[in-house]
Amino acid sequence: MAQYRVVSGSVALITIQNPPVNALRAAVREGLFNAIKRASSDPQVRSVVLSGHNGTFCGGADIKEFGNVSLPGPHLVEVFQLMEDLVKPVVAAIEGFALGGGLELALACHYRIGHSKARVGFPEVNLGLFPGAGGSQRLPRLVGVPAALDIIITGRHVAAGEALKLGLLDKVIDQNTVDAAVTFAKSVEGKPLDNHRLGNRPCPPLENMDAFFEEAMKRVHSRARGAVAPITCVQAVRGAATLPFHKGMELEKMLLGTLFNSAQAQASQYCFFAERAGARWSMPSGARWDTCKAKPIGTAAVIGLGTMGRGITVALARAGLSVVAVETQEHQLAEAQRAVSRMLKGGGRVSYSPDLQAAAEVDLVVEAVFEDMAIKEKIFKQLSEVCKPGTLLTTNTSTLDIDRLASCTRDPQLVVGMHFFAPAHIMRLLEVVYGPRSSPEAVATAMQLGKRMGKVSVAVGNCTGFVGNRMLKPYLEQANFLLEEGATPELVDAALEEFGFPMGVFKMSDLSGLDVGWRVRKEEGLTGPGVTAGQPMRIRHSRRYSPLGDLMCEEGRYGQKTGSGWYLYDKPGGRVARSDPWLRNFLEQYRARHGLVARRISQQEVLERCLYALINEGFRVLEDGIAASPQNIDAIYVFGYSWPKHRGGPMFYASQVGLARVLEGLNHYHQAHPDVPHLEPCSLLRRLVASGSPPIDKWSEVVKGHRSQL
Ligand code: 3H9
Repeated sequence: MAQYRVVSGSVALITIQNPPVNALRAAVREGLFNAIKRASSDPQVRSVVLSGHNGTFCGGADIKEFGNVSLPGPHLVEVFQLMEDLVKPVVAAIEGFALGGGLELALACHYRIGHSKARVGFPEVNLGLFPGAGGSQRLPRLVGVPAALDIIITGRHVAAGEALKLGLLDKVIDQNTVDAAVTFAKSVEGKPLDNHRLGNRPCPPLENMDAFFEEAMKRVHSRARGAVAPITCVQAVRGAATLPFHKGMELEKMLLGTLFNSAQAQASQYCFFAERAGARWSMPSGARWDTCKAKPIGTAAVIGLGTMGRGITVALARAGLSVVAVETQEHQLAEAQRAVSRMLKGGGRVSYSPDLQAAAEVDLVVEAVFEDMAIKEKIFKQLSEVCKPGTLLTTNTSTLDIDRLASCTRDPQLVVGMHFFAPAHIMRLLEVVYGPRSSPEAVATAMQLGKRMGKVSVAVGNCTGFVGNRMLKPYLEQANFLLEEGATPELVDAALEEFGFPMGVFKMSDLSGLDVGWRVRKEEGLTGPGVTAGQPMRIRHSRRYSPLGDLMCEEGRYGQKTGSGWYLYDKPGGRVARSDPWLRNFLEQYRARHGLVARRISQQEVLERCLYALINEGFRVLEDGIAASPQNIDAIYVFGYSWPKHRGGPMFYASQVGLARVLEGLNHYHQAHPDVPHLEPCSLLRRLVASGSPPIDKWSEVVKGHRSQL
């Protein structure tokens, strides 16, 4: 786990060996501890170089070990202290990554040499933690409080060049890092080390320290959305700035104790693995990620250059593909060309055409036109004729039937959905949707392309809304019902924002445009000319229906773009939402017209009705086999719908709340609203509760049993 050999006559070269990222699991900590002791007592050794096997220094503590109440083997703090106290110089040779505990390890060394492509950082905050093995105390002493706080709070990866400027690295080189570190180690043998032991150094002084931390704490509180870890980061760094090292270490230990087994840390760490779980996709046919090969993709066409098409073009070009961007409307094409060039800052290989024929030779097409089945069908028919045999035809539809589009083509097995999220070049999620005829190779190719674009890609089955939008529907529906019953958009949004969403449901609807849902509801015959005369306004298909969104659109209130929606904006396109007295009147009149008596609605009811309805649909999605696992659903919600990471995604949240409590809540609300089928607990949830609410990683066994009974 920590290979030891003496090189160049006097240098102990210690190499951590724990693929794939040299995480510091118990055996590694033990190996390091023994290797340092050996270097200390080996009379031949006058200096030490520490490196990582296979071009990666160290990815930090082993996150898989974190569930254990007491970690086996020596503690990281103990290992690092032993290293810092060594009387022979220790040089870290950093290739690849030094992250989290990996960077803490490097900070316990006396010198740090990095490869120019190396990256360092403290991503612990993303895991609901902070650098709690001395990192929060040593980094500020090395680079100063403001830079250290920024690195610790953001969790960002710092490139070697910046790390050198900050003094985090002593040297950056392009050649073999270990060789350079060995040469360097020999040059400092026998030299005094005291100033290189960060634990011995005070923090560089900071003017107006109290004001600095007060401001930092304010900023963190307003951005953390209820997450505790970023607040703890500030507290720990403040300790480094104000306390002697050993006292700071005591504070660090105490703070880590409050976080380590917390619900938020568990949720965030669950998200780390859920993010990666999507890569191990499978299809109901048994096809899997490890048995299907992706087709090589070098060229792509994007059809339709609205907001989504432009973002998709940028994402593909940034992934190194040569892209043909097609838009039949000339003025839209010219505008898109300018917007895409701006986003790509002159880089990327993108050509533009008003003619679908330009897609003839590409390996893959992403159709991103208006959400209208008839138009999409026509385009798929044309593409099937125009494109060379074997071209993968994908659609960015967010709800429509993939299989119907596949039916319009020569080779339905080559059709899959690639559902991006706006803005497509920024949002991490990609839903890869397979229909009953999509080939495993087509799915593998779309998944591989998602990876190239840096996306969290999740393969899902074909149904209206797929996973994300299907679950969103009951959530939106509940929010509207709550308005009918007496809530205001402000009340509902405040509850959801306090829960951790960056934006409540009504602000979000204003941002995306109320007319989008209106158009879909018209297509579905829920509103507009398709509704049979004489139907009561608040009932559709024998279920409760809220026409509030339709009425808003009829008033021309489409949200931010028109300057008013659920909120008022200072101008069309304005971003700052203000309460609108018009809306209060409108809601009062609406309730009066329909004989509804407004009642006081608590934040708890808002959360339970909106979130439990969404979670209930999540169980249905699992039951139907549309998502392969709760982890996949959670990755979709965290990376596509801004579900707060420290809450772990909707399915994880349900497991933390307790499945029995969710079931009870749904039963309660369904009894109160029997005309809302989305509130009726689904049978998988009932079955899980009946089987004793197993932990989330065991749900699949109950799902399998469930399916075999169907
Ligand atoms: C910490 O250090 C706490 C201390 O401060 C204090 C403690 C007291 N542990 O991402 P990839 C797995 S907290 C266990 O696909 P890449 C990962 O699950 C830690 N497993 O590769 C995956 O497994 P699988 C702070 C880990 O090249 C495989 O390795 N450190 C760990 O795209 C490959 O990973 C971090 O937060 C780990 N630490 O990216 C760094 N890291 O193949 C977390 C990875 O079964 N890691 N795995 O799916 C990363 O950010 C990326 O993995 C890294 C490589 C950038 C290193």
